[in-house]
Amino acid sequence: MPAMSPEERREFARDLGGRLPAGFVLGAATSAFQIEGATHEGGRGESVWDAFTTQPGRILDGSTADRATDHFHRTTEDVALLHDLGVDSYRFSFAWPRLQPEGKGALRASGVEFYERLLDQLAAAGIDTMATLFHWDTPNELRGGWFARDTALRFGDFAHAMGERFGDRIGRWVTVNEPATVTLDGYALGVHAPGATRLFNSLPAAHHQLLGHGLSVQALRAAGVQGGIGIVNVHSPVVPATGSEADAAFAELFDLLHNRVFADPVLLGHYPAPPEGFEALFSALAEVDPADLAVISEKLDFYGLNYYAPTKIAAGSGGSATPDGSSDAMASLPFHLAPWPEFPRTGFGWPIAPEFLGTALDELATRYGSLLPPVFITENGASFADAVELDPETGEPHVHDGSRIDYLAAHLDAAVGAVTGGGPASAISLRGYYVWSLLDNWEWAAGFTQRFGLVHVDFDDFTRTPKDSYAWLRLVAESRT
Ligand code: IFM
Repeated sequence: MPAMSPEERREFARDLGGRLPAGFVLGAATSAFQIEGATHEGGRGESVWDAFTTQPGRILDGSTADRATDHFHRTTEDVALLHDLGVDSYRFSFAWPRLQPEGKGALRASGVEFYERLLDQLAAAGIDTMATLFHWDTPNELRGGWFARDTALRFGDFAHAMGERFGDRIGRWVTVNEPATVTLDGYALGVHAPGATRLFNSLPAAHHQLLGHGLSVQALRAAGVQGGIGIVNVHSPVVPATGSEADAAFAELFDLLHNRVFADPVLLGHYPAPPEGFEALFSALAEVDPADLAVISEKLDFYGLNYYAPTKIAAGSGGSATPDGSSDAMASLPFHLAPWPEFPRTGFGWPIAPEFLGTALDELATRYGSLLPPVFITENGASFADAVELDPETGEPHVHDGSRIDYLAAHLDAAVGAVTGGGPASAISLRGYYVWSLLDNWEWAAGFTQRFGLVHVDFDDFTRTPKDSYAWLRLVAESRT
């Protein structure tokens, strides 16, 4: 999609808003570790990410999330921003170590009070909630992290306590966010916390997160929560770099590793069969207890799809590049991520390919058919090098992020087109779309170098400045009929 003029963008927003189905939820998303800060307040425990950021060389700009965007002290301002944005729903995450500093035991009063205050403010502003229980901040006290089966059991207990405490006031619950990223970046490639480089031996971490998901679904239901329950998986359609057999085989392998290992057991009740020749790599999943799979495939009220970009795979070892940072372990694999010069790129270097959001929805519909519950796009967005400019006449601050508007417009349009266009995805009941992210924030291994927000944050004094994309999304929201 070519860049639009400001007037074309407004026209597109009005048209798109008018085409959204009745009841379609528009929202904005964040996660606790990326925005809260206050990591040493209220007796909060340490997470694996707190520990990881103290290791030299782990974070691109050497930063920590100790203050992040200072959301912990600015919830009133941030809820007002959400209200003025005109979205229906806010997706945020509970910080497990703020609520259970050691990953077990009674919920800590200071943590509960913080989230009660946030929920009171959201309710007063008329904003519904989608709350994630695990967005990567594993309590560091849980030895072995997700490599240990016990962490799944502790997570189930956490979910039960949270369901009992907050079950009457959360609109929708997400159990686990992007177990694929935690497994691949955190346990296979060492780009994310805890920094393990186990390659294919990381797969137990996938299974334990999925088991934790299933146990937490059961625990939330046992606690009698009123809101719907789902999981969030990040999907990236995979294409082979060429028509060669080797590229096709590694593309199929990567599709399993990134997409199907995390969606098939949840929606079909079994892990995917490994591609021919790669059986030994998946032995950890072949040996799992069938009773675990029954837990993992507990029926869900919705499925959360995060989509950012597709992946092109080529046979042969390549460089150390991953979408989230550089990894020596990546360079040791017999395949690599191939460049995609025909697409423009985000600030992170990710290809901007909205048509592949349609592909992701098609794949969901084709692979899971009637077993797929209603779908929410729970994250979609892009980082760009945004800067605050002062209007020469009024002195008002502005952030002109037209590239983000074009990205969001093309992706939301592609999603709506895919589910209404008569293709396979027409069978999907698409219920909503959340922009990643409400605020510029601390982007994991990339630190403060990537800005994804609808709202610019000055990382020195935490001043918030709504960007042009914020006004654009508000216009989409207002244009709904
Ligand atoms: O910032 C992350 C988020 O925490 C999980 N999904 C992808 C986003 C962009 O990298």
